[in-house]
Amino acid sequence: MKILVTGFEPFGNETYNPSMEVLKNLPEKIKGADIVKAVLPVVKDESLEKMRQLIETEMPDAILSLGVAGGRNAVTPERTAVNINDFRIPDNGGFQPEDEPIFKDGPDAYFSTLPYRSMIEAIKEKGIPVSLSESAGTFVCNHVFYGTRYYCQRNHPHVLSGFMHIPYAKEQGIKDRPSLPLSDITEAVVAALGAVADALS
Ligand code: PCA
Repeated sequence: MKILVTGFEPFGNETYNPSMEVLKNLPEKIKGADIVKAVLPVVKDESLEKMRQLIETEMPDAILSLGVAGGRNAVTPERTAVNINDFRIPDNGGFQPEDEPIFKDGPDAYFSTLPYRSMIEAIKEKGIPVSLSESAGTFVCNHVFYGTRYYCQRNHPHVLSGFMHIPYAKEQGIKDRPSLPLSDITEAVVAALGAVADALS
């Protein structure tokens, strides 16, 4: 049993991305599942190209992608990915699409196939703020969430995949915005991965 966990490089004005930092603290195994970690570029096509390569080389049973959602005050598993790129800022490759479908032949939306309800329960049990999110936005996180579902449904329909946004980490030192200590974010990700491992076994 193998779970691929992805985070992102820093982007925009930031030099730190908690979704990348959290990967460093994850154990190699959770509830019998091997945990494979990878960092994706915050660049439209490159992010999905790297994801496709990872799926083909690692052959995971499930994929949990992580990204930061600055301003949120809780860990938020996402329910829905939409078929739109509408970037409010350029990505790290300088791309800034507006109202552009991710895949012209794809459906308007996909739902996460991860067990987000039990992920939420597992995170709640740790006393960490968590809620279900209804929108992963229309930037690179949604792009990866949508593109991964699109690719898996066509090529590896048994692979579960989905997305979880995390808040800023306290360690980033961003003033006047909600944040959680990186240790709490790590605990939440471990709890979520435990719920995914339970769903696979
Ligand atoms: N957050 C961005 C992209 C990379 C990341 O960590 C987003 O929410 O789209």
